[in-house]
Amino acid sequence: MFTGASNLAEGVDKAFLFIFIIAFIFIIGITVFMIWTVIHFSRKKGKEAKQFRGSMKLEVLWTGIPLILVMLMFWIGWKGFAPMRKVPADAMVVKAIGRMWEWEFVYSDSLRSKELVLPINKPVKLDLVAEDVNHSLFIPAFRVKEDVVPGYDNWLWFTPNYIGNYEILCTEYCGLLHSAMVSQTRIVEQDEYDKWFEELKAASFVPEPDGLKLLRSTGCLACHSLDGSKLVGPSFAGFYGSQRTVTAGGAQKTVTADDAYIKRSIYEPNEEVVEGYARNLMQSYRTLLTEEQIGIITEYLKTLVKNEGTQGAGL
Ligand code: HEC
Ligand SMILES: [Cu+2]
Repeated sequence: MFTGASNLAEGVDKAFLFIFIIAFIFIIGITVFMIWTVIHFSRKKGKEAKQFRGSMKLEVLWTGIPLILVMLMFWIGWKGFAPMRKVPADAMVVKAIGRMWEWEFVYSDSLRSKELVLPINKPVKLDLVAEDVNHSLFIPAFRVKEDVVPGYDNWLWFTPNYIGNYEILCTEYCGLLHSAMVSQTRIVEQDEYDKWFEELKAASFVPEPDGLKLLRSTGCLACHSLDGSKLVGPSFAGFYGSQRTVTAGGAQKTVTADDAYIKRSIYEPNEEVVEGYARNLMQSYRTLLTEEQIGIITEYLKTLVKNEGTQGAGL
């Protein structure tokens, strides 16, 4: 009756069902009693309501019964919760990164995937890392949910029981595209997992400019396109060397998108806000990107200039 998609589902479902049944019995019982008193003491029948106090029997009953019920809820809930904080020693470890607005999963330190692929029946521990604001990783089918908080080492674990695809959500409101911060976990047989892992390894070594890799791995491409289309932020196509209209300290001015401007835009994105875009959407990357890495990104952005004629004309 209780087999869920992960080993932890049973404990959660039992606690839920127990509390639900108690609540159900009470709402029916109280409603029936209420209707009965309304009819029984109706004015037409002329029964007089009597005041009374100091009934030991009643006091014991309505303190004792709820106490027992609440302790039972606690006990059943605890039995479901305790295993969630005990990771088996042989669990495989995957880093789960939450950032505005995507999930990314890092296998063996450097292999990155947007999808969480896992072998069936093997315990897995997810190390939860937030790169910007608070997020919360939720896999409803597995009954696991933990906050992903910047600067705080949080984790969760589970063992998937069935082959299949299950959705992963963010359940901590994290800004504009929070509702689009979805991914999926794909549970597969061990050999299929091994095959997928080999492919991931191979794909991670296709030559790609370092700057592009950095943009991808830091999550810039969630908000900035490379092809001229407008996302949450301006596109990087034809961006380098162009004239930008920005608001700084309440006044508008025009600046050239050169190396220094790019560095300022990444370290202090809310100092100069590009016309037509909202402030406070982009967070500072001061702790995430070194000046050297920004240099690499800048070199890559230089290669994204539009045709000769339009260069410098702005977007
Ligand atoms: C959450 C969305 C978001 C992410 C992620 C993001 N940015 Fe931005 N970025 C914006 C927005 C919005 C603007 C325009 C408003 C402003 O200037 O702050 C902007 C502006 C910029 C600008 C100035 C662009 C121009 O047209 O003048 C640069 C350069 C930039 N971002 C680089 C980056 C880099 C590099 C990363 C990754 C390390 C990044 N951004 C990540 C939203 C984002
Ligand atoms: Cu989120």
